[in-house]
Amino acid sequence: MFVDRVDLDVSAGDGGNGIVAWRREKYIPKGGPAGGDGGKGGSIIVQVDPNVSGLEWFRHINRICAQSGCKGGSSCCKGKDGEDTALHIPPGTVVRDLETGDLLYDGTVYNEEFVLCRGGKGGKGNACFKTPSNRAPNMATKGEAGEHKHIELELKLIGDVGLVGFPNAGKSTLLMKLTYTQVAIGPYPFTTLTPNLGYISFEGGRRILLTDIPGIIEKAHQNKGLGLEFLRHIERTRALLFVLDAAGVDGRSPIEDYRVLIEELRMYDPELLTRPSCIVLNKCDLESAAEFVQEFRAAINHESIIEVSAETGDGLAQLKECLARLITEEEGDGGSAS
Ligand SMILES: Nc1nc2c(ncn2[C@@H]2O[C@H](COP(=O)(O)OP(=O)(O)OP(=O)(O)O)[C@@H](O)[C@H]2O)c(=O)[nH]1
Ligand SMILES: [Mg+2]
Repeated sequence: MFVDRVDLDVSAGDGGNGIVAWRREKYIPKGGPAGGDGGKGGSIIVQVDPNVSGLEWFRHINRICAQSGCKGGSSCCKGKDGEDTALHIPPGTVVRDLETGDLLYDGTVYNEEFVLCRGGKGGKGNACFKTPSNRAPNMATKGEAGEHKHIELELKLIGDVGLVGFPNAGKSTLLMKLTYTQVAIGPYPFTTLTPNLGYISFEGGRRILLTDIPGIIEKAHQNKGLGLEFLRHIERTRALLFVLDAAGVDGRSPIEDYRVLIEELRMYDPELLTRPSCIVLNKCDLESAAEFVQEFRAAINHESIIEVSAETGDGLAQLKECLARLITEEEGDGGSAS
């Protein structure tokens, strides 16, 4: 099961208490204070781990605590520090404080670490308080409490191009043909229930990451179908690829589909519509496509409309070129899209 949102209580470890102890050795009277400091509590650290793809690991966990520091020992021994606890999160995970609503961390850089909750400092033992005027202090301090937070982890996949379309339009077939990624494909709506990712490789090692999400239908913003929930996974893509069934296999027309998709995206976040995009008229191998394609081109004014057949592979080379161009334009410097 793909999990992309969880909430958790996280607590760093408390610092260990300092102690009051005295140096007691044969033939050494009035040996003085010898209470050690407490150890530091372990921190909670989030680590962006490219080998983790979802938040499944946290599904049945409500609370994560790091180890507390140990109390100080006699003979001025410092208590052992508590160990840090690392939460391995997939790239693209946003960490929010549920109490304040604040964004705490946005994990987009591979292997980056961020201290989410700091462990408490250890308390001071009485050896620490010895002064010339007080050579036998009878006091020690308690360890500090570790930080505690109620957080939400939300995964927003990071892709270059997001595939948007009605169910059954052929999005997953396209992803598979362009990226050689094995995904479920079926002649019925909602075959894809969770997002799929795949890289298109270009000569010279350049790569573009495609994100295929479950199909969107009219009134998705009112939670029809799988709703707009999965659009969060294309929020961070740099360009959009509208995939339309140009053959009207399910009894709709591509013009109608395109207008509904635009409207649904607008309802979710109008900013999505400002991204560079390309329209793919898929299933052009079917006879009924010719008329729909003509109508579509006459009705919709868009600079990148490409006719393809994901099934036969026709038009895919042109589509790849178009995607590379979109990403390059978006970067604005002709750089690499990887
Ligand atoms: N004839 C023809 N059939 C296609 C083409 N592309 C996809 N199909 C078929 O259309 C059906 C749906 O394909 P999918 O790739 O699962 O469609 P999807 O858009 O991912 O669908 P959901 O996951 O349900 O949103 C499958 O039976 C595919 O074999 C095409 O270019 N031509
Ligand atoms: Mg699919």
